[in-house]
Amino acid sequence: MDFELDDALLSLQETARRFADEEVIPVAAQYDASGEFPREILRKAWELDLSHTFIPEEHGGVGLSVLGSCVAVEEVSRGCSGITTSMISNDLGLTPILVGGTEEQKREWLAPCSEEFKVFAFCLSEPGAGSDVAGLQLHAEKDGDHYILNGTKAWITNGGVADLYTVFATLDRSKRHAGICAFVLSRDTPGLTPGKKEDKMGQRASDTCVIHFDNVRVPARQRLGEEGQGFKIAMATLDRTRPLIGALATGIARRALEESLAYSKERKAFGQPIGEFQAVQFMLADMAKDIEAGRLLTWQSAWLLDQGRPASKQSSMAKCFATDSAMRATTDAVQIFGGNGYTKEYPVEKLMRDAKLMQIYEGTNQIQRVVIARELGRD
Ligand code: COS
Repeated sequence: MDFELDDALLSLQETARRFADEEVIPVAAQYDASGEFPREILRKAWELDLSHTFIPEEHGGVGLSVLGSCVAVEEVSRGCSGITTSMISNDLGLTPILVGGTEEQKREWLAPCSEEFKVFAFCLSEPGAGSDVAGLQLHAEKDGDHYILNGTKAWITNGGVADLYTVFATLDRSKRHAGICAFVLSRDTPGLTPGKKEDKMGQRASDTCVIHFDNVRVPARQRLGEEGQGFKIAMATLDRTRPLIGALATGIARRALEESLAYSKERKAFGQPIGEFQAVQFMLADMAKDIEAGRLLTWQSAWLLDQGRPASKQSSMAKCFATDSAMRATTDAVQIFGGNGYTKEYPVEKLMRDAKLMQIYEGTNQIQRVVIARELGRD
């Protein structure tokens, strides 16, 4: 067993770290305040091959391993997790094409992304179906060699700003899983309209939006996989992207530790730096051990996926553990900063607001436990 990253991954890590230090950290508070979509920063990430990393080389992409993507994501997230969520939602949005698309569909929809920066959105959740994917209601009606989509998607990351959308709809709601189909659509498809943008507590640099589908005509050649395969395409996509959330959470927790360590050396109470009190040291030690454990679970799940092995259980473990740890680390960071931590003068309140979303999106941590428990039954 070898825990060292090879030279290529170390160099990628260095590029991503520099990008976070030079391009992300200086503007993170500004985007958090404005809620503006950081398109130019994301374009720079794409130019540096830190984004759209799953597109294979044969389709003009970077073809990074899942492990490589995790290494890069952790670094960028240390800078700002909202910006990083926007960045990795491209890989989330394009993965259904990789999982369910034909070679021709991959050429048509993915290859142009190496020439031009395009934003993707993954449209699965709905106002009445977040955790229960099989209960989704967006209706697909067959009309010759087209489908007509009607309904609404909700909480769609990059929803208001995307160029390309992967969309899950049902031919027959009574069939639940077996009725779901996946499609790929471009932004200019008539009837596809982004709606209300959410005013979020954290990760405010990421654009989260409702999408309306009003008699949207989609040619059958834009269906990914067979009719009824959409549910499995969505699940296989999430298996592949949940490690990225583990990496994102590890990045936030690392930042919480860095900020807390520095502050605990500066800030004095009872005549000594607060870092000399065991109460503070224990919080720092817990952050450090959970960061290591979250990273190991994340890298293990990524490694399994890179070997082409099943990874549902490990992906859910990584996502769940690392995001719960990040929530704890950022809450403790605010505690260590005391009154200062609760103000926007210091960076830790943003980390805490940002961390909360990670326990909710890409499957709540309750759903991750459902997946883990079911897999235990299968061992
Ligand atoms: N990969 C491939 N196939 C899978 C799969 C996976 N990871 N997980 C399940 N399936 C298959 C099952 O094998 C089953 O196939 P058959 O019908 O051929 O037997 C089918 O899909 C239905 O699976 P299951 O019965 O487990 O589905 P459930 O509705 O009970 O539950 C959960 C599935 C809860 C795990 C799923 O709905 C889920 O992950 N929800 C969270 C969604 C989410 O993350 N939303 C966030 C928004 S996206 S950012």
